[in-house]
Amino acid sequence: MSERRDVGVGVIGVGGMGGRHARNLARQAVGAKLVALMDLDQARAAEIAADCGVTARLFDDGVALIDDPTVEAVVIASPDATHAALAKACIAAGKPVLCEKPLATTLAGTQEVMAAEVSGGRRLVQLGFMREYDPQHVALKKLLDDGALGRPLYFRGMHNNLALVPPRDQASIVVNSAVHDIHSARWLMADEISQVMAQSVPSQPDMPDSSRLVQLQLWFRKGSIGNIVANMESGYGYEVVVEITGDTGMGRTQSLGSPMVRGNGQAGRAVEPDWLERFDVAYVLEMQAWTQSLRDGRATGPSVWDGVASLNVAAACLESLETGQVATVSPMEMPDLYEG
Ligand code: ISE
Repeated sequence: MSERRDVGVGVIGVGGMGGRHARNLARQAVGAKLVALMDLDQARAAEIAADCGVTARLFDDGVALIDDPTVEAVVIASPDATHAALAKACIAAGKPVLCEKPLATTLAGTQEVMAAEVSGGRRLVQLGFMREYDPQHVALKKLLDDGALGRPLYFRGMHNNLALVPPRDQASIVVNSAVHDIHSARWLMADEISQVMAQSVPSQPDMPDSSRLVQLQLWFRKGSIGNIVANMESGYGYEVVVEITGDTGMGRTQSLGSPMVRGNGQAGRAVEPDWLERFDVAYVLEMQAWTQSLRDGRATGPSVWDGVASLNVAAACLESLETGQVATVSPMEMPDLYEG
């Protein structure tokens, strides 16, 4: 029997997130090998390659990396605004992708990626909604799917960043950060969001268009409701908590991975500084699921449809912020490709 060959992977963008993906791929995944890295900062790309112990080819252009014949699959972790064009280039080349969220920064952008994938007739993209691989979230999802909490009635999401560089605008908070919580709400409640009401607190009182915190009120199609608070400047650390109230029970994720420490007349737990620490296990499991899907020949996990549906809700949130009114999420049909 011939031995299976490792799939050659190229990583586009090797800053904090892409660097982590490159290391996880090189050190924690089987069946795939790191063969190429792209970053505008070539010194950083060389440093990551050395740290991963590989002699990867280095590129300063994402499309050139995608076109390289040694690259059979791609991780996209470059800035948000580049995701859609690079994902489309991978689809056109028939190369599987692990693409960081958001799929695009606009709803129309996500729809273009979906049109390309659907017309190819094959799921090639796994989207980086890593909470689907976080053991806390997975356990809560299983409780819900097993009916242990009864019918879900209420979703509550808290998403605190330590201090993302201000000033952030409302669109970037919703599309870059709260999009995780929107996806989480759709995934855990197994329902689509039909209406939203969004509110924002400016970074500075004299900068009304800036934003440091958004609150999103949600109405789901099956009648349940929810609330998301995404705070970009918590001032104390990074924390994500999801709580779901069902008609026979309630479940809440634990946010901190640190031990309880007692000393100096106090008891307490350290708070992680960022998502790379809080979701470190999730990122490894996400990468392992992706490399497994490369061997199986079909993308799994969060899909392009999840990217479209979450941006559809994000677009309604931005409309609500603009008008100050409840906004309706335009109903959309999920293509058959994403069934099951
Ligand atoms: C960042 O881009 C991420 O994806 C993190 O998971 C999220 O918590 C953070 O708010 C985003 O800015």
